[in-house]
Amino acid sequence: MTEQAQSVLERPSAAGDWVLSGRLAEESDSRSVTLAPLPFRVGRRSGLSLMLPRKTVSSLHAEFFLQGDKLFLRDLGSTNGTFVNGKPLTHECELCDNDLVQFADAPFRVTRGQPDERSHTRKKDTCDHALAIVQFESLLGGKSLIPNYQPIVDLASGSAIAFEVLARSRLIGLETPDYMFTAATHLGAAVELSEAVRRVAVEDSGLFDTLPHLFMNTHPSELRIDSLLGSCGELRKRAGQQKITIEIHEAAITRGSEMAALRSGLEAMDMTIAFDDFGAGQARIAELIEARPHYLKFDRCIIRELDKADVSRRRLVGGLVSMVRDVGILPVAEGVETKEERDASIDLGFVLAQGYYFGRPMPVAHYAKGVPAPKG
Ligand code: G
Ligand code: MN
Repeated sequence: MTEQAQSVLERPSAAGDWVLSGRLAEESDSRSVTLAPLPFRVGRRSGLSLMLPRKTVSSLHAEFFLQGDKLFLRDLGSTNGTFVNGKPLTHECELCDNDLVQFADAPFRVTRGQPDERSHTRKKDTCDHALAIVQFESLLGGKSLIPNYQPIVDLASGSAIAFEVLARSRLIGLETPDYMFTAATHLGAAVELSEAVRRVAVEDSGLFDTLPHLFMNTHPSELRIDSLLGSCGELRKRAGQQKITIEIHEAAITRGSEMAALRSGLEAMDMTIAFDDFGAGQARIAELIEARPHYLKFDRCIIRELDKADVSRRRLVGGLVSMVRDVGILPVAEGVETKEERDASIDLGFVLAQGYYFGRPMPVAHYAKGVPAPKG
């Protein structure tokens, strides 16, 4: 921690002082800072009342100030914005006790100091929940989630037979699934987030020209079969007749009998199952065949530069593909980026493929009636 931040933190606060609580740096513990003296400026550079060493925070980001006895906050032209209770600040804004304030993706809570109530535990909980309340309510409610759809094509005809749903969000710092699920896991909300993605994806897909077959991911923490089947049952109620395939990470395949139970449970609600990322982990072909998914998605690490692969690698991949097809599992080549990789995938017996060569993940507007497809 910087000397500057330290000196602010150590300033004793009195009843009636305003206090800002949160994590100064991403990795640090939650701390409390008395907003004194005012005006109190926040940014990435040193010499301010509070320095936040985070990439997303601007060098001079925002300022707290008093008007009469009221506390106000204004953004100072930051790149990623200042938010109060999840809303971006366009003008100065009066703050109330317990308001949630974000500088870019860094969440804090503002409280009116009552020294006896501000125990360390309360501050920590408050701040851990700040992200949950501001960001995740909006994510879980679906308002900030933007499902993207990437085509899965039939290699013989070149046409899209289905779309994989990939989550994106509008929230700064939570744009990609990796960021979203890291934060969600930290907050114990990964399952809820994963369910919200599937729910919003089904809703949005109603705007496609024709209702698409959707491949939807599950999070590793969702693999308790009864609850996953419960969640898929809810989805089926919303999705009526829609074709749905649930993707399970290959790491789950080692639990062969459970996977068979999951498969039959999904079949009972007219859904199919795909194993994702085959080849990236430890799954063995024997276990995989026992679990018998409908689709097996070969990870990009197997497909990359397949056209340049030596004979033994091609033989190995070709052998796996034919073994899988022999038992009625449809092999999908993932991450096909070039025409050469597509041709090699066809040569080696793949039936379906997905990858930038065929199409990038795009929001529903790209596929919706009457909306011209974005170029490039
Ligand atoms: O684990 P899963 O297969 O669900 O992950 C799919 C991820 O791969 C997504 O983040 C998607 O954007 C990315 N992806 C999709 N097609 C390609 C591709 O052709 N090349 C690369 N490198 N990544 C891809
Ligand atoms: Mn997937």
